[in-house]
Amino acid sequence: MMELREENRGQGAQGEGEKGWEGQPFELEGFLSAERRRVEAALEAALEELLPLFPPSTRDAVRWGVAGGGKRLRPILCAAAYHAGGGEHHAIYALAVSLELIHAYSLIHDDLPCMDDAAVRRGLPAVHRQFGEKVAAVAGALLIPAALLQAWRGARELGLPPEKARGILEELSRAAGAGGMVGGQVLDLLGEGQALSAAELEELHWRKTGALLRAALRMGGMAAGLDGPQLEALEQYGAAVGLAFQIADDVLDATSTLAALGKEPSDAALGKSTYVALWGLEEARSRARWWAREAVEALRSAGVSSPALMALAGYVVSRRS
Ligand code: GRG
Repeated sequence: MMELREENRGQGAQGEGEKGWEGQPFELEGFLSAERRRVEAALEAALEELLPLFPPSTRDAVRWGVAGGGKRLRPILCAAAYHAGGGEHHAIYALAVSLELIHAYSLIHDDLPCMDDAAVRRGLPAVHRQFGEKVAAVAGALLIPAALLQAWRGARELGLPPEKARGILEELSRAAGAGGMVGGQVLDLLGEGQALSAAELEELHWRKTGALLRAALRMGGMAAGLDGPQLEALEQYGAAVGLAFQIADDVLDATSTLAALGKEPSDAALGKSTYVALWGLEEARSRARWWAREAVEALRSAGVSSPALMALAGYVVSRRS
């Protein structure tokens, strides 16, 4: 994980206005809907290739879990990082949706009764509510190797040499695995009903949510051929945006509704430690904005020019769902 600057933690909104995304002219709404269209098309193409390989009894469930809406933040970040690095090939979306396939599997499994036991996801019945637990478990599991296969295909479609493609697959695998998302989920399950410290909470979220977001940025940058300080800046952006995203998520869980979120706010009922419980609402909001500005600053100081990534940092903390 990037070196968090201890002396800066807890300083809320300090520096606001100096290095924020504010003031960057960028039409975010239009950008997001155009990007989502590209991601949806790439997801559809991926499903067309993948679904015939799956047991027929699982295909509708996989489609339900993958195609049921969602912000598509991870592939959008990946493509934005690629474009920031000067990449221009449309096949970036084929690579980027591998992140969404991993994300979709994690949501299907996260909603299972043995995990968060959630009935609704993205405004629709969770996969296990619609198709049963066994099918949901299998659908999620099928998506893991499918995501890796998709990443490989995407990287090769981009014309990347096998060595680079392997490096990108390694990013995705590490972010999804024990040191990343699955490891974070284990900490999450073990932490239920306990009051975690700020450091424990950060470790949990860094793994559970942050690692995949960071991988999105690194995969995009690597696909564009970046390395050195610029790739590092994307990585720092990803880590900072990951924290901002998670703090904003806790704020939404504490303040929003099923109708707005498309899922039941559940942190309190599940006895989860949250940033809101640790710091209170206003401080949590302020720290989320602080991390979003840190993300932008990481790009600025490395000379990575990307109005899209700068605007996306703001979106992560101002989103309504
Ligand atoms: C077997 C221990 C074990 C783990 C399996 C279930 C799992 C792996 C991991 C769960 C990790 C998880 C659910 C992380 C996601 C956290 C999160 C904030 C999800 C919401 O993401 P958004 O807001 O959702 O991007 P949309 O719906 O917009 O895609």
